[in-house]
Amino acid sequence: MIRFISFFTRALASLILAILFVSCEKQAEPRPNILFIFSDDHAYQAVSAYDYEIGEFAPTPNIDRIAGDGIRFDRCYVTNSICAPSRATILTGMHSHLNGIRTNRDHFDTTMLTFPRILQSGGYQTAIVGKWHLKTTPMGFDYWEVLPGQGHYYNPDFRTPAGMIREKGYVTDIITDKALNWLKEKRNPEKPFMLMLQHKAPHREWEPGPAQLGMFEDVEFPEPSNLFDDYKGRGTAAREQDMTIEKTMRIAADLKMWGDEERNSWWEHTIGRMDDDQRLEWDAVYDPIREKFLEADLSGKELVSWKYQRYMRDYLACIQSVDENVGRVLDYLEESGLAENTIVLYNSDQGFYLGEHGWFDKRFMYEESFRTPLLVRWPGVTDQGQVNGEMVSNLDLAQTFLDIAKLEAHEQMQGESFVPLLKGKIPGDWRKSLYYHYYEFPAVHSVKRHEGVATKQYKLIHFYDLDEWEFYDLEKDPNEMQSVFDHPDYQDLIRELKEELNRLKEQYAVVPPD
Ligand code: SGN
Ligand code: CA
Repeated sequence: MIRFISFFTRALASLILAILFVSCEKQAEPRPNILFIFSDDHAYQAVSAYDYEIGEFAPTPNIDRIAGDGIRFDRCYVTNSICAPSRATILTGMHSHLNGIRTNRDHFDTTMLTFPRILQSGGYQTAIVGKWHLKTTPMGFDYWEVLPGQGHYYNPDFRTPAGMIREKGYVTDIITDKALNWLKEKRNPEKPFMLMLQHKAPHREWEPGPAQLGMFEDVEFPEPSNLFDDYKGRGTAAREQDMTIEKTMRIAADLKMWGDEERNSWWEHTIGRMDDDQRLEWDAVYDPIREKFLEADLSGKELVSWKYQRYMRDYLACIQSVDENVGRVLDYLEESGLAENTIVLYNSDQGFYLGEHGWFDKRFMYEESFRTPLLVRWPGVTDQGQVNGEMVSNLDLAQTFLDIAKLEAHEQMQGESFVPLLKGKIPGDWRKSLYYHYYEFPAVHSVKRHEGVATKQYKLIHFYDLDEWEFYDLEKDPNEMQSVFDHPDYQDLIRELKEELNRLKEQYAVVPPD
């Protein structure tokens, strides 16, 4: 009898547990959707949420909404500051030497285990729209429509599973239309989604959209204090690069001061793609600017200042279109009720020089190109208006996305999930340093190969082909104007950082480049 009662009690307890489990399963929150909005060469200095001076002249209220509703990361860095390598690091969670994309010239190995693949096999519906830049066919996506190579601003072509198609209009609007269309028409409501919405803008040569043409013509942007840098405080690499506004930036192709006689294949690739109506609107803005420019006959510093203003006016106008289109997507999430369970991230493939050191472009481990904007909103999880100063990296995104989706990361992934930071907690053992390695040389812009280590306050860089070292104290010298590698006060610290660099290289199994 007693045995029977105990058997009966155990059976009843198991039944109750099973019922509880099933009902808990049913009530468990569905896993969140992930919307990853990514732009190309968007400098953090040009996101007004970061409170730099430029933001006062060219605010980005919609991108800022993400930070206002969530969190702004002030120390998000990249492993290798250039486009394809950054994208490959994000997809694989691995440094360049392991994912095989050290430079823009490399082809992405389609058998690589990426976070979209793991999400897809873990029950997510996955999609990518916009810039891809990894040459091979996108894998791990239920839906994809990507730009060939760098893509075009006007009337862009798209690679699709059905072949190449050409769309009429402006690339930032079209990428957004395609993403919204996917959300509205092709999304599977039975599954959580992960959508990568990847803009071409504001990449060189900074062609503004029809709605933003000429919008900053009356604005004088403040010049950075080191626009006329003489590179005296640094080594050979900073002196020998080819990315200055003064010498490298092209009056016709970059600043659109095309004369009839100068029209070449680059003109065909850009302005030449426009239809008659688009050309009329374009010429109505640029023709008078060109006339005034020719009349002024500028040279020397005056010409550099003029080029800087033109550059800013076009670059920031491209960003205005990105911002407006981010607003359209955020509005749709709200209208459709998706916002509540959708994490939105805004990030760029690397930073960019807006005249600092006299430069445009990226590649160097100096702050403006090493750092990138990262804003995240996660309703119900991330408190509003947070600011986080911990060191995070594009290396962390794959593991973060998988953590959000409650899926296991691949053991070869080398980052850290920053979900704890999104929840407002800083783990005691959160990283104190980051490893960086730039490989693309010789190449456009002539930035020498280098590797280095950064902490919140210090940065040690080794241009190894030259065997030249640089060291910066970012608190004393935030613009990195004077390397203090030989300064006696820093020798202990430099020794420690050299050790840290070696430790990181070992941790990440860095192989020496050829
Ligand atoms: C093009 C640009 C360069 C730029 C690279 C890489 N020149 O070559 O200025 O550094 O792309 O950019 S352009 O005349 O074609 O605009 S990246 O973002 O794709 O890495
Ligand atoms: Ca880029």
